[in-house]
Amino acid sequence: MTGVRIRAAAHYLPSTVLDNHQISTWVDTTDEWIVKRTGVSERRISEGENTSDLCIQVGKQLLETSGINPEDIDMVLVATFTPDYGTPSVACLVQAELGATNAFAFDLSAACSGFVYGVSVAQKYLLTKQYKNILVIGADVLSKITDWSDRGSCILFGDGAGGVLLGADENALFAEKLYSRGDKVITGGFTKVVNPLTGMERGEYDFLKLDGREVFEFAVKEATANINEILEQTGMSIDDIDHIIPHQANGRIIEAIAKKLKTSLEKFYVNIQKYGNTSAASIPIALSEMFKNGTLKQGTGKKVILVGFGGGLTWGSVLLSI
Ligand code: B82
Repeated sequence: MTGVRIRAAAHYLPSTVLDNHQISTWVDTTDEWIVKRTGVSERRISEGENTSDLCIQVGKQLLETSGINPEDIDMVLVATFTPDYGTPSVACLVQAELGATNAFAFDLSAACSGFVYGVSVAQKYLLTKQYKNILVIGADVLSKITDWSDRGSCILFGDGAGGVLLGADENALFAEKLYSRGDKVITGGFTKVVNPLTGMERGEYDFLKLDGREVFEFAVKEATANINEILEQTGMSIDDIDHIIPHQANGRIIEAIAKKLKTSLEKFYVNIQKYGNTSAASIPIALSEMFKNGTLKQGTGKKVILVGFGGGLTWGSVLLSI
């Protein structure tokens, strides 16, 4: 299968760091408890920048590092479930700000699996050869749908964005398998029908909620099976894979997946301690950090599996060569 090549990777985080100590002055919790249960020490929280603002910073960096002109971008895809508006899409706001006048742009909603879904969609457009340069950005500002009085959930989330410039490459590896299973066990951003005929009461599901224990089982079981499926598809073993970049939902989920795959935790990129769960942004932030810190280098042929799992429920993996 014709693969995709990551021509540039970038990420952007709001500058404000919110650590566990600060949260423990708002709700009944401690740094020790949060670290033990989640692996998170601190997260970045927006002081007003919205999802499109984070994405625009990522887009600008992608243009700068790749050296391509904005007019040469063919498509802008933003994976998010916390868009600024219902319309225009975040992708259209990014297109306008970058001056990507020849692109078409749209958002994709698949929660924490959004970036993996986005890479899959982009690969299909690249296959047509009609579209050559595609920006895929994953971004969420979860702080705007977080219940800051709920000590079980407000400790988990952070804001951020990450993305890549993708092009086709006949010599690059590509394999994928995506899934979804409609089930309301992770919910957020509900908008009730409220108009003069219904009465004006607000809905009860506005905040991001997840039933931790139930989705934990789902994440470990399905992410492990999903990675094994990619390995089977490609005739590879886990030892052939250089890095696994999982959605950063919880440190214990990543440890459990490594254990179930009977492989070293070292193979998994983990940065949840710094950023918490940034939903669609977590995988591209990790990818971008890996390029910046030298773990990944273009043209090395390293094999990487991205594995996302989240609300929907949605999950999926893609195998890429770098
Ligand atoms: S938890 O079940 O409460 N737990 C087990 C690791 C702590 C001891 C928990 C916590 Br805390 C945080 C996240 C999860 C979890 O399972 N998250 C997800 C699962 C599937 C898909 C997405 C997520 C997500 O949080 O993004 C469990």
